[in-house]
Amino acid sequence: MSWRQLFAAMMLVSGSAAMGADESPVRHRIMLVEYGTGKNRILEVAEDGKPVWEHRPESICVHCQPLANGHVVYACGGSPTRVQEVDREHKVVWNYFGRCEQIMTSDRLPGGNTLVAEQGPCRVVEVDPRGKIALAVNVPVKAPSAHNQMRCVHALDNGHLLVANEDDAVVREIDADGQVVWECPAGKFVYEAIRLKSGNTLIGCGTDKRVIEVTPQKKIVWELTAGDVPEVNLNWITSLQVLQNGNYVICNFLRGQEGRGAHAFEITRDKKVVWNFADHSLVGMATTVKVLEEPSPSAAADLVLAEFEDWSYGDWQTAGEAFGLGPAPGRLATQGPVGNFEGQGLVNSFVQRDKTQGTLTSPEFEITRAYINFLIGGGARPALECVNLLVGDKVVRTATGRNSDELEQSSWDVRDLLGQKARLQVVDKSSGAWGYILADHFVESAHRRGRLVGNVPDPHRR
Ligand SMILES: [Ca+2]
Ligand SMILES: [Ca+2]
Repeated sequence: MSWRQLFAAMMLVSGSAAMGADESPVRHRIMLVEYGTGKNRILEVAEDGKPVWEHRPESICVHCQPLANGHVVYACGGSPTRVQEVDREHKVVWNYFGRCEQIMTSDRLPGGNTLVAEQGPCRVVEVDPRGKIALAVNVPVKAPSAHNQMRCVHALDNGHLLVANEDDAVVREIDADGQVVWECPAGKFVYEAIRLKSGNTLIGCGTDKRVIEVTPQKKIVWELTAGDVPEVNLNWITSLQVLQNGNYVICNFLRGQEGRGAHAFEITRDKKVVWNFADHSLVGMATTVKVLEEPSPSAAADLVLAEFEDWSYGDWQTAGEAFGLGPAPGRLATQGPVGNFEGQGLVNSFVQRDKTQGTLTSPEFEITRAYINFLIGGGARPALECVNLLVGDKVVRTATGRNSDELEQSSWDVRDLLGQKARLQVVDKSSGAWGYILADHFVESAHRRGRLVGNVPDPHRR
C-alpha cells in the first residue's frame, strides 16, 4: 500500500486525524469560515473535532484572522462593508468602516495596525488602532467588478504589499507609491499568496487546483497538483498558512464538490498529507481554515529604548540649547498642538521656537531586533532636522518629520546591522521655518510598526 493509498484509507476511518511521519496522530485546533447563505459563520474546532466557539458575521464573510489574545478580526462584505475585531463574547472591540463597495479581507499586522483590502476602488489602507488611516496604496487592477478585485493582502518586510488579485488571476507586489514592482501569474480566483522566509512566494492558484512556490525570477520550484493528493479532492485553493514546522496548511473550498474530499490539509515539502479536516456533517464549504498554533518561543518581545516620560533625559546627552533640560509635555512656546506622541512626554526642540539648535544623543546600545520603530514629527529638513542612527560616528539610518506637528509612526529596517553597537541622535541644526524636530518612543522590535523609512535592496524590483 502506498503512502497515498494509506492516507486515503485513514481519512475514511479517522476523519480529521491522520498519522504523522513519527506515527503519532497530528491534531490541530482550527478556526474556519464556513461559506453559504444561512451557514456563513466563523467556527473554532478543537483537536478532537468538536466545535467550541461560533460567531455569526452580520453579512458575507470569507476570511478571518484569529489573534493570539483570542479575538478574531474579519471583514463583512455587506452594507455597510467593514472590518471588525470581536472578543469571545462577540463584542466588537475595534472596527473600520470602508467607503468602498466591498471589503472581503484584512490583515492585522504584528505592530497593531490593520491592512484592509478595499475593492471598488481597489486599494489597500493601513488603519491604526484609533481608526486613523496611516497609509493608503492604490492597487492597479483590470477587473471591472469590485467583488472580484482583491482577496488576501500581506505586508512584506521591505514595506511593500503582496496582494492576490482574484479576477486578474495574478499576484502583485506593490510599493508604498502603488507601483507594481513584481507580478506573477496565478490561477483563476487566486485567493492568497505568502512571501516565504527564503524570498520565494507561495501561491494558491484558485480553481487551477494547484499550489506553487516561485522564486523572485518566477521559476516554479515546488508545485502541488490535484494528482499529487487525489484523496483531498483539490477543487478551489483559498487560504494558505505556513506552520512553524515549515509545513503548509491549504484550504480547499469545496464549492460544487460538497461532501467530497477535505476542507483543509497539512502537507509536508515532500507532499505528504499529515493532517486533514474533512467533517462534512459539520461544515459544507470553507473559504478559510487556520491552524491555531502557540506563538513561537523564538519570537522576541519588544525592547523599549526610550519613551521620554521622565523629567530629565536620563543618560541621554544634550549639546546646544534646542532640547532644554528634559522632555516636553507637548507643545512648547508658540507652537500649535503637538499630537500622536506616546504617554505624557516627548522630545521637542522648539524650546526657543525655531531659533535654538543642538543634539540629543542616546547611550550606546546593541541592535538585537530587525526593526527600530519610533514616532517622528517636525521639519522635513534632511540632515538639519532629523533623527539619526549612528554606528561609531557614521550615520547609518536617518529620518525627518514631514512638516507636521502630528508625530508619525516610522520604522528602520536594521536587519543588516544586527549585533552592532549603535546610538540614536536627535538633531536640530537649523533656525529657519520648520526648524525643529519632534520624536518619541524608540522601540527595538521584531516587527515593523509604521512607515518604512529608507529602503533595503530588493530582489523583486524589476
Ligand atoms: Ca513619550
Ligand atoms: Ca531649531
